[in-house]
Amino acid sequence: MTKTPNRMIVSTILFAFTAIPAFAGPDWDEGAKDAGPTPGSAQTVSGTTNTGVTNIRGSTSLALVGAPDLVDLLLVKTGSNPYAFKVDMNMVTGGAPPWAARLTIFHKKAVLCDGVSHLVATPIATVSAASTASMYPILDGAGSFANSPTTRLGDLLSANSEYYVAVSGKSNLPQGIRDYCFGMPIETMFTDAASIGMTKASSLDSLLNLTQWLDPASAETGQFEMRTAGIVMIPASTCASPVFVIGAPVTNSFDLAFAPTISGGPFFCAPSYTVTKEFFFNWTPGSAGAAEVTTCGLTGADTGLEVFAIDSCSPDECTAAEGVPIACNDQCGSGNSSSVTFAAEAGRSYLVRLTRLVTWGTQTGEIKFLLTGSAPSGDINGDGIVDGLDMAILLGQWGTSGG
Ligand SMILES: [Ca+2]
Ligand SMILES: [Ca+2]
Ligand SMILES: [Ca+2]
Repeated sequence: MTKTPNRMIVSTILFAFTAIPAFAGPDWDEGAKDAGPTPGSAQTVSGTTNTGVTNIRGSTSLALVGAPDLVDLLLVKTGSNPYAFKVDMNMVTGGAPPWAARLTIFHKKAVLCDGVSHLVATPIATVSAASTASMYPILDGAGSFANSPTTRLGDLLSANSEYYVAVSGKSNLPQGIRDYCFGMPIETMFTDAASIGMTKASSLDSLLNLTQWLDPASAETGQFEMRTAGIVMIPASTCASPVFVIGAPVTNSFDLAFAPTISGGPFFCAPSYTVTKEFFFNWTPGSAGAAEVTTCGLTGADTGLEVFAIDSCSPDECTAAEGVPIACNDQCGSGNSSSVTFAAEAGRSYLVRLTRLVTWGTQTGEIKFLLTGSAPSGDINGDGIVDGLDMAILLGQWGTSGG
Protein backbone atom coordinates (compact mmCIF):
# COMPACT_ATOMS: atom_id res chain seq x y z
CA MET A 1 0.00 0.00 0.00
CA THR A 2 1.29 3.42 -0.89
CA LYS A 3 0.54 6.55 1.05
CA THR A 4 -0.10 9.72 -0.82
CA PRO A 5 0.23 13.17 0.73
CA ASN A 6 -3.34 14.16 1.33
CA ARG A 7 -4.24 17.31 -0.58
CA MET A 8 -7.91 17.02 0.15
CA ILE A 9 -9.39 19.90 2.08
CA VAL A 10 -12.13 18.56 4.29
CA SER A 11 -15.24 20.62 4.22
CA THR A 12 -16.34 21.11 7.78
CA ILE A 13 -19.78 22.07 6.48
CA LEU A 14 -20.24 18.72 4.77
CA PHE A 15 -19.41 16.94 7.98
CA ALA A 16 -21.11 19.23 10.45
CA PHE A 17 -23.24 17.37 12.95
CA THR A 18 -26.46 18.67 14.34
CA ALA A 19 -26.35 16.47 17.45
CA ILE A 20 -24.53 18.02 20.40
CA PRO A 21 -21.55 15.80 21.16
CA ALA A 22 -21.57 14.58 24.75
CA PHE A 23 -17.84 15.07 25.21
CA ALA A 24 -16.96 17.90 22.89
CA GLY A 25 -14.43 20.53 23.78
CA PRO A 26 -13.13 21.25 27.22
CA ASP A 27 -15.51 19.09 29.26
CA TRP A 28 -14.32 15.96 30.99
CA ASP A 29 -16.59 13.18 32.19
CA GLU A 30 -15.76 10.31 34.52
CA GLY A 31 -17.58 8.02 32.10
CA ALA A 32 -18.74 4.52 32.90
CA LYS A 33 -15.53 3.53 34.70
CA ASP A 34 -15.39 4.74 38.28
CA ALA A 35 -12.40 6.77 39.43
CA GLY A 36 -10.81 5.00 42.41
CA PRO A 37 -9.83 6.52 45.78
CA THR A 38 -6.02 6.21 45.60
CA PRO A 39 -3.31 7.06 43.02
CA GLY A 40 -3.22 3.51 41.63
CA SER A 41 -6.87 3.69 40.62
CA ALA A 42 -7.29 7.45 39.95
CA GLN A 43 -8.59 8.68 36.63
CA THR A 44 -6.79 11.22 34.49
CA VAL A 45 -8.57 14.35 33.24
CA SER A 46 -7.36 13.68 29.74
CA GLY A 47 -8.16 14.92 26.28
CA THR A 48 -7.19 14.93 22.63
CA THR A 49 -6.78 18.68 22.18
CA ASN A 50 -4.67 21.22 24.04
CA THR A 51 -7.53 23.06 25.72
CA GLY A 52 -8.43 24.32 29.16
CA VAL A 53 -10.93 22.20 31.08
CA THR A 54 -14.05 24.13 32.07
CA ASN A 55 -16.18 21.37 33.51
CA ILE A 56 -15.58 18.04 35.27
CA ARG A 57 -18.46 15.63 35.77
CA GLY A 58 -18.81 12.39 37.68
CA SER A 59 -20.61 10.80 40.60
CA THR A 60 -20.09 8.92 43.82
CA SER A 61 -22.66 6.46 45.14
CA LEU A 62 -23.37 3.78 47.70
CA ALA A 63 -23.42 0.54 45.72
CA LEU A 64 -26.18 -2.01 46.26
CA VAL A 65 -23.90 -4.60 44.69
CA GLY A 66 -20.10 -4.58 44.72
CA ALA A 67 -17.79 -1.97 46.19
CA PRO A 68 -19.29 1.45 46.97
CA ASP A 69 -17.96 4.47 45.05
CA LEU A 70 -17.28 6.87 47.93
CA VAL A 71 -14.30 8.81 46.59
CA ASP A 72 -13.25 9.86 43.09
CA LEU A 73 -9.56 10.73 42.77
CA LEU A 74 -8.76 12.69 39.61
CA LEU A 75 -5.36 13.54 38.17
CA VAL A 76 -5.40 17.11 36.84
CA LYS A 77 -2.78 19.42 35.38
CA THR A 78 -2.41 23.11 36.18
CA GLY A 79 -2.02 25.66 33.41
CA SER A 80 0.52 28.47 33.30
CA ASN A 81 -0.99 30.34 36.25
CA PRO A 82 -1.48 28.37 39.52
CA TYR A 83 -3.48 31.26 41.00
CA ALA A 84 -6.08 30.74 38.24
CA PHE A 85 -6.58 27.14 39.38
CA LYS A 86 -10.16 26.62 40.49
CA VAL A 87 -12.46 23.66 41.12
CA ASP A 88 -15.91 24.95 42.10
CA MET A 89 -18.39 22.36 43.30
CA ASN A 90 -21.41 24.68 43.27
CA MET A 91 -23.89 21.88 42.86
CA VAL A 92 -26.89 24.19 42.83
CA THR A 93 -25.94 25.97 39.61
CA GLY A 94 -23.74 23.05 38.49
CA GLY A 95 -26.74 20.99 37.56
CA ALA A 96 -26.35 18.30 40.23
CA PRO A 97 -28.36 18.10 43.47
CA PRO A 98 -26.46 19.49 46.46
CA TRP A 99 -24.88 17.02 48.88
CA ALA A 100 -22.35 17.31 51.70
CA ALA A 101 -19.10 17.05 49.78
CA ARG A 102 -15.39 17.66 50.33
CA LEU A 103 -12.63 18.51 47.88
CA THR A 104 -9.01 17.70 48.73
CA ILE A 105 -5.94 18.42 46.62
CA PHE A 106 -2.74 16.36 46.81
CA HIS A 107 0.78 16.51 45.41
CA LYS A 108 1.62 13.70 42.99
CA LYS A 109 4.93 12.11 43.93
CA ALA A 110 6.87 8.93 43.34
CA VAL A 111 8.57 6.95 46.11
CA LEU A 112 11.01 4.09 45.72
CA CYS A 113 10.48 0.94 47.79
CA ASP A 114 13.16 -1.71 47.17
CA GLY A 115 13.90 -0.17 43.81
CA VAL A 116 10.26 -0.16 42.68
CA SER A 117 8.64 3.22 42.00
CA HIS A 118 5.17 3.85 43.45
CA LEU A 119 2.87 6.79 42.75
CA VAL A 120 1.78 8.49 45.97
CA ALA A 121 -0.35 11.47 46.97
CA THR A 122 0.54 13.82 49.84
CA PRO A 123 -2.02 16.39 51.01
CA ILE A 124 -1.95 20.11 50.22
CA ALA A 125 -5.38 21.40 51.25
CA THR A 126 -9.01 20.44 51.85
CA VAL A 127 -12.36 22.26 51.89
CA SER A 128 -15.99 21.35 52.53
CA ALA A 129 -17.65 24.80 52.56
CA ALA A 130 -15.93 27.64 50.77
CA SER A 131 -17.60 30.42 52.79
CA THR A 132 -20.80 31.14 54.70
CA ALA A 133 -22.19 32.40 51.39
CA SER A 134 -20.97 29.34 49.45
CA MET A 135 -21.66 26.23 51.51
CA TYR A 136 -20.12 23.92 48.93
CA PRO A 137 -16.42 23.17 48.36
CA ILE A 138 -14.23 25.40 46.20
CA LEU A 139 -10.50 24.87 45.72
CA ASP A 140 -9.34 28.32 44.66
CA GLY A 141 -5.75 29.10 43.69
CA ALA A 142 -6.34 32.77 44.46
CA GLY A 143 -7.98 32.03 47.81
CA SER A 144 -6.28 32.04 51.21
CA PHE A 145 -6.51 29.46 53.99
CA ALA A 146 -8.68 29.52 57.12
CA ASN A 147 -5.66 28.32 59.12
CA SER A 148 -3.05 30.45 57.28
CA PRO A 149 -4.66 33.69 56.05
CA THR A 150 -1.48 35.08 54.47
CA THR A 151 -0.97 32.01 52.27
CA ARG A 152 -2.88 31.38 49.06
CA LEU A 153 -3.45 27.94 47.53
CA GLY A 154 -1.64 29.14 44.39
CA ASP A 155 1.48 29.71 46.52
CA LEU A 156 1.63 25.93 47.05
CA LEU A 157 1.05 24.93 43.42
CA SER A 158 3.38 24.98 40.42
CA ALA A 159 2.50 25.89 36.85
CA ASN A 160 2.01 23.09 34.29
CA SER A 161 2.16 20.38 36.97
CA GLU A 162 0.03 17.39 37.90
CA TYR A 163 -2.02 17.13 41.09
CA TYR A 164 -4.68 14.80 42.44
CA VAL A 165 -8.08 16.26 43.34
CA ALA A 166 -10.41 14.06 45.41
CA VAL A 167 -14.18 14.32 45.61
CA SER A 168 -15.42 12.70 48.84
CA GLY A 169 -18.12 13.09 51.45
CA LYS A 170 -17.70 16.01 53.85
CA SER A 171 -17.00 13.64 56.78
CA ASN A 172 -14.81 11.34 54.75
CA LEU A 173 -11.23 12.49 55.44
CA PRO A 174 -8.17 11.00 53.73
CA GLN A 175 -5.90 8.67 55.67
CA GLY A 176 -2.30 7.77 55.05
CA ILE A 177 0.98 6.41 56.21
CA ARG A 178 4.17 8.27 57.00
CA ASP A 179 6.54 5.69 55.57
CA TYR A 180 5.04 4.36 52.37
CA CYS A 181 7.41 1.43 52.11
CA PHE A 182 6.66 0.07 55.61
CA GLY A 183 2.94 0.70 55.62
CA MET A 184 2.02 1.39 59.25
CA PRO A 185 0.58 3.10 61.21
CA ILE A 186 -2.40 4.67 59.43
CA GLU A 187 -3.18 8.27 60.43
CA THR A 188 -6.11 10.52 59.52
CA MET A 189 -5.30 13.77 57.68
CA PHE A 190 -7.00 17.11 58.30
CA THR A 191 -8.46 16.32 61.73
CA ASP A 192 -8.07 20.11 62.19
CA ALA A 193 -10.13 20.92 59.04
CA ALA A 194 -12.03 24.21 59.32
CA SER A 195 -15.79 24.01 58.79
CA ILE A 196 -15.63 27.15 56.61
CA GLY A 197 -12.83 27.90 54.14
CA MET A 198 -9.84 25.98 52.80
CA THR A 199 -7.54 24.24 55.30
CA LYS A 200 -3.83 23.99 54.49
CA ALA A 201 -2.25 20.65 55.39
CA SER A 202 -0.23 20.85 58.62
CA SER A 203 3.48 20.10 58.43
CA LEU A 204 2.81 16.66 59.97
CA ASP A 205 -0.11 15.86 57.64
CA SER A 206 1.91 16.85 54.60
CA LEU A 207 4.26 13.92 55.31
CA LEU A 208 1.41 11.38 54.99
CA ASN A 209 0.94 9.31 51.83
CA LEU A 210 -2.70 8.67 50.91
CA THR A 211 -3.72 5.02 51.26
CA GLN A 212 -7.41 4.98 52.23
CA TRP A 213 -10.31 7.08 53.52
CA LEU A 214 -11.75 7.47 57.03
CA ASP A 215 -15.37 6.55 56.36
CA PRO A 216 -15.92 3.34 54.38
CA ALA A 217 -19.74 3.60 54.45
CA SER A 218 -20.54 7.27 54.10
CA ALA A 219 -23.99 8.35 52.93
CA GLU A 220 -22.42 11.58 51.62
CA THR A 221 -22.43 10.75 47.94
CA GLY A 222 -23.96 12.16 44.79
CA GLN A 223 -23.47 13.46 41.31
CA PHE A 224 -21.09 16.33 40.72
CA GLU A 225 -20.52 18.78 37.94
CA MET A 226 -17.67 21.10 38.81
CA ARG A 227 -16.84 24.36 37.08
CA THR A 228 -13.09 24.46 36.64
CA ALA A 229 -10.43 26.98 35.58
CA GLY A 230 -6.65 26.94 35.36
CA ILE A 231 -6.72 23.24 34.43
CA VAL A 232 -5.50 21.88 31.09
CA MET A 233 -6.01 18.47 29.47
CA ILE A 234 -3.39 15.75 29.93
CA PRO A 235 -2.89 13.97 26.57
CA ALA A 236 -5.01 10.79 26.35
CA SER A 237 -1.92 9.04 25.03
CA THR A 238 -1.63 6.15 27.44
CA CYS A 239 -4.03 3.21 27.60
CA ALA A 240 -4.68 4.04 31.27
CA SER A 241 -5.90 7.59 30.59
CA PRO A 242 -8.42 7.30 27.75
CA VAL A 243 -11.08 9.83 26.87
CA PHE A 244 -14.44 8.40 27.95
CA VAL A 245 -17.14 8.26 25.30
CA ILE A 246 -20.67 7.25 26.24
CA GLY A 247 -23.43 6.40 23.77
CA ALA A 248 -23.70 7.16 20.10
CA PRO A 249 -23.36 9.11 17.95
CA VAL A 250 -20.52 11.09 19.55
CA THR A 251 -18.00 13.24 17.71
CA ASN A 252 -14.69 14.17 19.33
CA SER A 253 -12.07 16.59 18.00
CA PHE A 254 -8.42 15.62 18.06
CA ASP A 255 -5.08 17.29 17.44
CA LEU A 256 -2.30 14.74 17.13
CA ALA A 257 0.21 17.56 17.68
CA PHE A 258 -0.95 17.40 21.33
CA ALA A 259 0.10 13.73 21.60
CA PRO A 260 3.75 13.03 22.46
CA THR A 261 5.80 11.47 19.67
CA ILE A 262 6.45 7.76 20.24
CA SER A 263 8.24 4.91 18.53
CA GLY A 264 5.13 2.81 18.54
CA GLY A 265 6.29 -0.01 16.31
CA PRO A 266 4.47 -1.44 13.28
CA PHE A 267 0.75 -0.80 12.93
CA PHE A 268 -1.22 -4.04 13.40
CA CYS A 269 -3.02 -4.22 10.05
CA ALA A 270 -0.49 -2.22 7.98
CA PRO A 271 2.81 -3.34 9.49
CA SER A 272 4.96 -1.48 6.96
CA TYR A 273 3.86 1.73 8.71
CA THR A 274 5.03 2.84 12.14
CA VAL A 275 2.87 4.37 14.86
CA THR A 276 4.24 7.82 15.75
CA LYS A 277 1.40 9.25 17.90
CA GLU A 278 -1.58 7.76 19.73
CA PHE A 279 -4.77 8.68 21.56
CA PHE A 280 -7.03 6.27 23.46
CA PHE A 281 -10.80 6.32 23.87
CA ASN A 282 -12.93 4.15 26.16
CA TRP A 283 -16.23 3.84 24.34
CA THR A 284 -19.38 2.41 25.89
CA PRO A 285 -21.88 2.30 22.97
CA GLY A 286 -24.75 1.56 25.36
CA SER A 287 -26.66 -0.90 23.21
CA ALA A 288 -25.85 -3.81 20.95
CA GLY A 289 -25.54 -3.38 17.22
CA ALA A 290 -23.28 -2.74 14.29
CA ALA A 291 -20.77 -0.18 15.54
CA GLU A 292 -18.50 2.11 13.57
CA VAL A 293 -15.58 4.30 14.61
CA THR A 294 -14.36 6.53 11.83
CA THR A 295 -12.12 9.42 10.87
CA CYS A 296 -13.07 8.82 7.24
CA GLY A 297 -13.43 12.15 5.50
CA LEU A 298 -13.16 13.90 8.87
CA THR A 299 -9.43 14.59 8.77
CA GLY A 300 -6.57 15.10 6.36
CA ALA A 301 -4.26 13.25 8.78
CA ASP A 302 -2.94 9.78 8.06
CA THR A 303 -4.66 7.89 10.87
CA GLY A 304 -4.96 4.27 11.89
CA LEU A 305 -7.75 2.85 14.05
CA GLU A 306 -7.88 -0.24 16.25
CA VAL A 307 -10.64 -1.50 18.55
CA PHE A 308 -9.97 -3.75 21.54
CA ALA A 309 -12.72 -5.44 23.56
CA ILE A 310 -12.41 -4.64 27.27
CA ASP A 311 -13.05 -7.64 29.52
CA SER A 312 -16.12 -6.67 31.54
CA CYS A 313 -14.94 -8.82 34.48
CA SER A 314 -11.49 -7.23 34.47
CA PRO A 315 -12.00 -3.81 32.91
CA ASP A 316 -8.38 -2.73 32.60
CA GLU A 317 -7.75 -0.83 29.37
CA CYS A 318 -4.03 -1.61 29.25
CA THR A 319 -4.71 -5.34 29.49
CA ALA A 320 -7.11 -4.94 26.57
CA ALA A 321 -4.53 -2.94 24.60
CA GLU A 322 -2.09 -5.87 24.84
CA GLY A 323 -4.54 -8.16 23.05
CA VAL A 324 -5.38 -8.60 19.39
CA PRO A 325 -7.68 -5.88 18.04
CA ILE A 326 -11.19 -7.01 17.03
CA ALA A 327 -11.11 -4.39 14.27
CA CYS A 328 -8.29 -2.52 12.55
CA ASN A 329 -8.02 -0.18 9.56
CA ASP A 330 -5.41 2.10 8.01
CA GLN A 331 -7.06 3.53 4.91
CA CYS A 332 -10.70 4.20 4.09
CA GLY A 333 -11.95 5.63 0.85
CA SER A 334 -9.38 7.49 -1.19
CA GLY A 335 -7.70 9.38 1.66
CA ASN A 336 -5.41 8.37 4.50
CA SER A 337 -8.12 8.41 7.17
CA SER A 338 -9.61 5.27 8.69
CA SER A 339 -12.84 3.48 9.52
CA VAL A 340 -13.54 0.32 11.54
CA THR A 341 -16.76 -1.62 12.08
CA PHE A 342 -17.53 -4.31 14.61
CA ALA A 343 -20.47 -5.88 16.43
CA ALA A 344 -20.93 -4.07 19.74
CA GLU A 345 -22.34 -5.95 22.71
CA ALA A 346 -24.81 -4.29 25.05
CA GLY A 347 -23.16 -2.96 28.21
CA ARG A 348 -19.63 -3.61 27.00
CA SER A 349 -16.87 -1.01 26.69
CA TYR A 350 -14.28 -0.88 23.93
CA LEU A 351 -10.81 0.62 23.88
CA VAL A 352 -10.24 2.54 20.65
CA ARG A 353 -6.70 3.49 19.66
CA LEU A 354 -6.38 6.36 17.20
CA THR A 355 -2.86 6.49 15.78
CA ARG A 356 -0.76 8.57 13.43
CA LEU A 357 1.15 6.44 10.94
CA VAL A 358 3.47 9.00 9.33
CA THR A 359 5.53 11.98 10.44
CA TRP A 360 4.21 14.54 7.96
CA GLY A 361 0.94 16.26 7.13
CA THR A 362 -2.16 17.40 8.92
CA GLN A 363 -2.65 16.44 12.58
CA THR A 364 -6.14 17.75 13.36
CA GLY A 365 -9.52 16.21 12.70
CA GLU A 366 -12.57 14.56 14.16
CA ILE A 367 -13.37 11.01 15.17
CA LYS A 368 -16.93 9.76 15.19
CA PHE A 369 -18.46 6.91 17.21
CA LEU A 370 -21.76 5.56 15.92
CA LEU A 371 -24.10 2.60 16.07
CA THR A 372 -25.16 1.96 12.51
CA GLY A 373 -27.32 -1.02 13.48
CA SER A 374 -29.46 0.76 16.04
CA ALA A 375 -30.15 4.04 14.28
CA PRO A 376 -33.80 5.05 14.52
CA SER A 377 -35.91 4.20 11.49
CA GLY A 378 -36.04 7.15 9.13
CA ASP A 379 -32.39 8.00 9.91
CA ILE A 380 -31.36 7.70 6.30
CA ASN A 381 -27.95 9.36 6.54
CA GLY A 382 -27.14 7.37 9.70
CA ASP A 383 -26.23 10.34 11.90
CA GLY A 384 -28.42 9.03 14.70
CA ILE A 385 -31.18 11.60 14.38
CA VAL A 386 -34.20 11.86 12.12
CA ASP A 387 -34.38 15.36 10.68
CA GLY A 388 -34.78 17.43 7.54
CA LEU A 389 -31.56 16.08 6.04
CA ASP A 390 -33.07 12.59 6.00
CA MET A 391 -36.25 14.00 4.47
CA ALA A 392 -34.24 15.73 1.74
CA ILE A 393 -32.42 12.49 0.90
CA LEU A 394 -35.71 10.60 0.88
CA LEU A 395 -37.39 13.17 -1.39
CA GLY A 396 -34.37 13.13 -3.69
CA GLN A 397 -34.88 9.41 -4.15
CA TRP A 398 -38.64 9.69 -4.62
CA GLY A 399 -39.86 7.78 -7.64
CA THR A 400 -36.50 6.13 -8.36
CA SER A 401 -36.31 2.36 -8.50
CA GLY A 402 -34.12 2.14 -5.39
CA GLY A 403 -30.84 0.35 -5.08
CA1 LIG B 1 -17.22 7.81 40.70
CA1 LIG C 1 -14.85 6.41 43.03
CA1 LIG D 1 -4.24 5.75 7.31
